[in-house]
Amino acid sequence: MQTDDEIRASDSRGTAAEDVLDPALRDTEFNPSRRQPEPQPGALRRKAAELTVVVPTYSEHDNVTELVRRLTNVLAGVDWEVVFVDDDSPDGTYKLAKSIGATDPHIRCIRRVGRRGLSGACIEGILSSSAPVVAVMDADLQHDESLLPQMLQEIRQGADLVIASRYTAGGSVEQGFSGIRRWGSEMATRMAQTLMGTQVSDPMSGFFMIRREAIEDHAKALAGEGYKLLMDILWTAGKSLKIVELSYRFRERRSGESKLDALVTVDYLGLMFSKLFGGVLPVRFLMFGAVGVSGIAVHLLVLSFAHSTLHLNFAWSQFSAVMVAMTWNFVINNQLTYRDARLTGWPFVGGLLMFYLACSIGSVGNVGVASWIYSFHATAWLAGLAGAIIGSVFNYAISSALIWKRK
Ligand SMILES: Nc1nc2c(ncn2[C@@H]2O[C@H](COP(=O)(O)OP(=O)(O)O)[C@@H](O)[C@H]2O)c(=O)[nH]1
Ligand SMILES: [Mg+2]
Repeated sequence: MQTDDEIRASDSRGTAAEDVLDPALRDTEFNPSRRQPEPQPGALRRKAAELTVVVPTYSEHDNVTELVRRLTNVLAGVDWEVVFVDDDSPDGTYKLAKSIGATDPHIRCIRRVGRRGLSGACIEGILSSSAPVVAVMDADLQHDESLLPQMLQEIRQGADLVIASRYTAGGSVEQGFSGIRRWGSEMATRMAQTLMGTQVSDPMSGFFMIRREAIEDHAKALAGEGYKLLMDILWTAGKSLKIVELSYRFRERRSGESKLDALVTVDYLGLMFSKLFGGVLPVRFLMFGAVGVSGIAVHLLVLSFAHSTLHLNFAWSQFSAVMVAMTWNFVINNQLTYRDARLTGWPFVGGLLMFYLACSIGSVGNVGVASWIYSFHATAWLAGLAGAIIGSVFNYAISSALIWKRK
């Protein structure tokens, strides 16, 4: 395995920072005591990259050096750069990436604070690029980097989007993917193919290359939430893109743990619904609403059990049902809707109490709005629905802004 120094030495263009700077600018960085000469236009002679590889990272410290080594080897002869987009990983992934980038201009790193999210990180990396072509791949070496030159070749020959597929002939999945995740992925793939009417074999792939302009043109229409950026792109711009798929073997993660679990499938369903509604409603709000609907079922079950089986009076039965349903909603939202800001320990207890309070205030608003609408439009279900929507929007706003806010 190469050391960091060897990686820099084997750089295809020999572009250690000092080699590419005008001699007048050499050694002037980071030395405030020395007089800074005026930079001349064109003084930096580094050629712009043709390809930016965007790598989202969360706690991938032990994979970064090896990934850089492999990219350096495989992309020799290409003007390339890699952008790590790190969500302030506790293991200091961004520090390592930036320290490599301090001497190797192929390496950039965006450190995002107070934010989480795979798709959003990838979009940010892509939009930070000036290269005509961008690729997205994971840091954990599950994606086969040796496919990159071939993907680039396809783009040079006219493709807009090249997808590295696990499911075309020749593609496969090594261990590294739990049975339930595999089932979820296959089910979601089939559903996406049906709903989008696409022939793409692996619309859930996290490994693809695209002409940057194709993203820039549609950046505002992307949902940017969740974990499936390719799905988002296909929904938003799929029809206008010339797509090529290449097969590869999805390897086992090299080091560290997966950040995703079987619940991402639910997240993905949220993305699909959001897209079906033309992207008007945020994915998170739809998930919050779906959890709320499940809470109604829980409420009715508890109510009937308390009233019919335990023979509590109606007021106590209803009170028990309300408390159990609110707790249910809180726990499921904590696991699912706000997984990226999940609360544990005392913050969980504090969040639960605040959730009870928010729901109580929300229900006052709910009844108020429903009664007001009923007063001039006496259709009970319409007034009730309007009240429920107002209550949910209020609960969602408080939940997002105060309970599961990211520090
Ligand atoms: N920036 C950022 N990267 C993330 C986040 N979650 C996962 N990743 C990265 O996305 C890639 C795929 O995640 P991984 O856990 O390997 O997912 P899996 O392969 O589907 O199990 C890895 O490089 C992760 O470090 C996140 O919230 N923010
Ligand atoms: Mg992975």
